[in-house]
Amino acid sequence: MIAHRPGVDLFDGLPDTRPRTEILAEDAVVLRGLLNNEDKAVMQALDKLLAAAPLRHMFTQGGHRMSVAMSNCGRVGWVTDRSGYRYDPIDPETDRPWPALPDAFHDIARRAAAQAGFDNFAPDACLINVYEPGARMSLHQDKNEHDFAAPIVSVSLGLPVVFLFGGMQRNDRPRRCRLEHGDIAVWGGQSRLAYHGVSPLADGHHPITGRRRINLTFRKAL
Ligand code: MD6
Ligand code: FE
Repeated sequence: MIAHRPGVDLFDGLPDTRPRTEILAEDAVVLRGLLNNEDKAVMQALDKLLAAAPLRHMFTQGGHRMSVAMSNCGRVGWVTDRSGYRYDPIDPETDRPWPALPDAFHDIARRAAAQAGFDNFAPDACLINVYEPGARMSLHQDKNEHDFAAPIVSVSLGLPVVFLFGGMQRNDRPRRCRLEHGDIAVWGGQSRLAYHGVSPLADGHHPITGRRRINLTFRKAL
């Protein structure tokens, strides 16, 4: 079952009862502000990861340059090029293995998955996505992973964005959900192969990330 975090913030003696868990669909939730105490530590870790495996704009099989800049950490990384989508243990830009998944990242993803009802999540891949104003992600399914029993855990940092969460068919009308700094979306089970995407990022400034949205997507790929 999905648990609400107990109200911890007090104002005028009243507990904050705003929902911390928003249900997107069967087995799909947004955990509001779940990251918030760890945001600066995550950003510091990211600086190191991106020094070892720089952000790049990948190309789809059809030859389109993706508007989102990407990198990875973990045992394998998600890549796309003229031969299609796959998980690869080697970063094609550096010809070296991707940097390891930091323990702190693993713990955050595992905690979020457990809170959404998926115990013992053990991610082996983390896709790092950086959105600048105008960048978007069209509706797609995450289906390059071997094992669909594990959920997808998606951490949002920086500028807010409209997340689109659809059904099992590409033309099911997606639900629109604002994702803000510190929110973590988790989808698995009945929703594991739901179509999802991100509307074009609106310009703005965020104190932690500047003019960007950063998304970390944890998966069990192998
Ligand atoms: C997001 N990203 O940025 C959701 N999926 O909130 C994704 O769904 C995604 O960024 C597959 C590959 C890259 C992605
Ligand atoms: Fe995705």
